[in-house]
Amino acid sequence: MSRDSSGSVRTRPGPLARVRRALGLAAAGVVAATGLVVLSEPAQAADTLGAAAAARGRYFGAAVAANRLGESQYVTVLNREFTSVTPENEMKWDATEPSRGSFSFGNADRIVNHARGRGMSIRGHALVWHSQLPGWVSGLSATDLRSAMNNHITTLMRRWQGQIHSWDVVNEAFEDGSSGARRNSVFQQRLGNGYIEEAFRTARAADPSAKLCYNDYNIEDANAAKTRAVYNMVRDFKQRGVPIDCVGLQSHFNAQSPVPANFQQTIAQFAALGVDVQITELDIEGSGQTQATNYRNAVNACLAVSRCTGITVWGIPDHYSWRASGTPLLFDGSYNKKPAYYAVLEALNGSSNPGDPGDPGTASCTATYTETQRWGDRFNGQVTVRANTAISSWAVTVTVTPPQRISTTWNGSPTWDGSGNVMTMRPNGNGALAAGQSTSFGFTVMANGTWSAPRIGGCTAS
Ligand code: 9MR
Repeated sequence: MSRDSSGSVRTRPGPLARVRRALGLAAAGVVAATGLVVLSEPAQAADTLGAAAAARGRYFGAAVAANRLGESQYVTVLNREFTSVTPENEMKWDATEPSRGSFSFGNADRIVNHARGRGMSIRGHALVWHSQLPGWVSGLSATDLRSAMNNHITTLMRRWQGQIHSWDVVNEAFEDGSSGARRNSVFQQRLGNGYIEEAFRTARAADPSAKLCYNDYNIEDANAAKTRAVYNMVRDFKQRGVPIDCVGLQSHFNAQSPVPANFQQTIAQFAALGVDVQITELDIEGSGQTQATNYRNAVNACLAVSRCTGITVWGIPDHYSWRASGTPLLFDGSYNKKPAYYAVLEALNGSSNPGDPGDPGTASCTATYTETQRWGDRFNGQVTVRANTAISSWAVTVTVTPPQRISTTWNGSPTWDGSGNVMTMRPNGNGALAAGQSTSFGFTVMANGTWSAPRIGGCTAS
């Protein structure tokens, strides 16, 4: 890929384009001497971060600030480039529960509504964290702190139940340096080691449809003591059945803390424990080609591991970054695309160009759930299936919590497991979808007193 003088991107021709050029064919569908040769038009390399990531079965997100949503350039770039958002500060404890039991959701709702209106997924950040914690929390006794923590988790998760793709349940609970110790936070002091798993168990009960993540910085180098400590905790949780679905690697990099050479290995090691990995707060101080190369390496590390399911950059233009002087983001202060932007886009477009003959990519789809209507005894759910690549069919599992029962379905062909709690939905008839195309199916859940959202298993494409 190269850039012309206007800064726009020219994409590397795919294999089909190269073949055409070699044959001297200008376009698809050409009559050759021997008969009709029908060539299908290859998919173009995507020209936004979100579309390029989607073609690789991943989201590409940004940390977003509610008070910027009135700025037109900010919103234009957000809507054009990103398929996921993380509220940068608006879901934190100080913003959502400034005094005990009194919740305020206005700014968080603003971001959630913006994202949902545009089909973006949402990362919830962060439920239990020692920082941005209002003063009243530190004054509590152990018993009160335990109930305040569980109430905080439950209230926030229920507020946006079924709407948050992944939650950072516990954030930054380990010390820096070589000790591998738990951070000496108020939670650790009063509640001991067990507070982390208690938070995850509470979170699972509050919104069973959200992926539950442990999120931290300086855990990008597999050999660092902090990384080993987090790894051991996640392994222990998986062995003992403590609910955890993903590890967030914040990935704040600079000269002192560069993208480690073993970043891909670190991601792969966490993934091998049976959790997803997400790059949750990526920013890399620097400029020009050096910064671009660092970004490219970080993105490629994620792309190399199938369970690395998405990347979020910690802001949009440099001047709104939490460390603006380090110009760590993909857009400059005038929203121009920086060399780092082009490097990320090119990495995402990568070698796999779905649609090119001989390089079909891996069939991939994404399923997202919304509750569409509720009555006194039941609710309707809708699952949207989006094809990330061209696919010929799909399957999605929907699990309800007994004594809930699915009573009706539409726009799909269901099969059931022995318990009747797990439905696998497949297309009615032809399930083929072009890359980027969506379809949806629906169902009614008889609540029988239980109102938790159904768990939507991953979308399987063929
Ligand atoms: O970017 C956030 C900044 O606006 C806040 O002032 C700061 C307060 O602690 O938090 C920043 O975001 C942090 C994130 O929530 C957790 N990981 C580190 C991020 C950068 O400090």
